[in-house]
This record gives sequence, C-alpha cells and structure tokens, in this order.
Amino acid sequence: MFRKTTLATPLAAAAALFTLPALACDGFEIHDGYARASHAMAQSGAAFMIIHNHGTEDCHITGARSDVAQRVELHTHIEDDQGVMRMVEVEEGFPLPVDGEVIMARGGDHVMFLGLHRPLEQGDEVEVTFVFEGGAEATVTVPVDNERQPGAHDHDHGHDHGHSHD
Ligand SMILES: [Cu+2]
Repeated sequence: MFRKTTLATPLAAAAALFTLPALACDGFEIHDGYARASHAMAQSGAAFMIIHNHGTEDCHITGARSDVAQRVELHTHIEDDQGVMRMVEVEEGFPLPVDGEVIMARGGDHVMFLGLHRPLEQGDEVEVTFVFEGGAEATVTVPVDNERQPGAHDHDHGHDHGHSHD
C-alpha cells in the first residue's frame, strides 16, 4: 500500500511571487498587484499588476483564470469612433519577452473578472493563474484594494532591477 502524499501549496508563503512548473517560461516577478471591483455590488472586477520577465525565454500570456469569477479575460481599452474608451478582450493575449514587462493598469491592459462568485471586499485576496503559450502556468495572489486610486502606485519603470520586493 502506498500513501499518496500531497504537496503543500507553495503559494501561501510567497504571495507576491510566481511559482512555476519546470516549463519553458520562468523567472517572473510582479509589482503593484491588486484587484478591485468595478463598483460596490459589482458583478465584475479587474486585476492590475506589472509583470517582468526575468527568465531566459520569450513568453506570451494567452489566458487567465481565477476561482473568483465565472470568466476571466485579458482586456485592454481602446478608443472607439466616438472617442470613448471601451474595454475589449485581447484574444491574442499579451507578449512578455525576455527582460520585457506587461503593464496592467487602470485604463489599459488588465485581467477582467466577469460574473464574480463573491464580492471583492477590501482586504480580501484573489488568486489569478496566468496561462502561457506552451502550457506553462503561473499563479499570483493579489490583494483586493478598492480604494487604490488610478496611478497612485505608478513609478518610473526604468528597469532598475536591483531593488528588492517583499
Ligand atoms: Cu475589462
């Protein structure tokens, strides 16, 4: 008789770091991740973060999922014919080349939660799993911060990779 061992989730200890299986894409780092509801009682929400690729492979985010919502899509904003900014799904996903980054921010690229299973309450945490071309996946946990102002945590992204992250 063999007893199956279950690996403890490594996510608990490393909320802000990706954990990856040994597939092609590796070496990601995120900054300034957070999620928010579209408004109080909203059925939708979004997550924002900056993802750096410190690995050795060009990667491409092709999708995302989360247990917080029925559907998770990669979105961006485009200006329509009337000059109104609208959200659209980015079906081709976001490229993430070596030493490159994806900036998901208010008014731009973001992870969209459609059909929330539970309200995104201040202080909660949300897990988002990104799926990469080739099948690699990376899960990140971000805090819910409905009070964050657009751009409040923007900082100069001069590729100063010497700083530390906690
Ligand atoms: Cu959206």
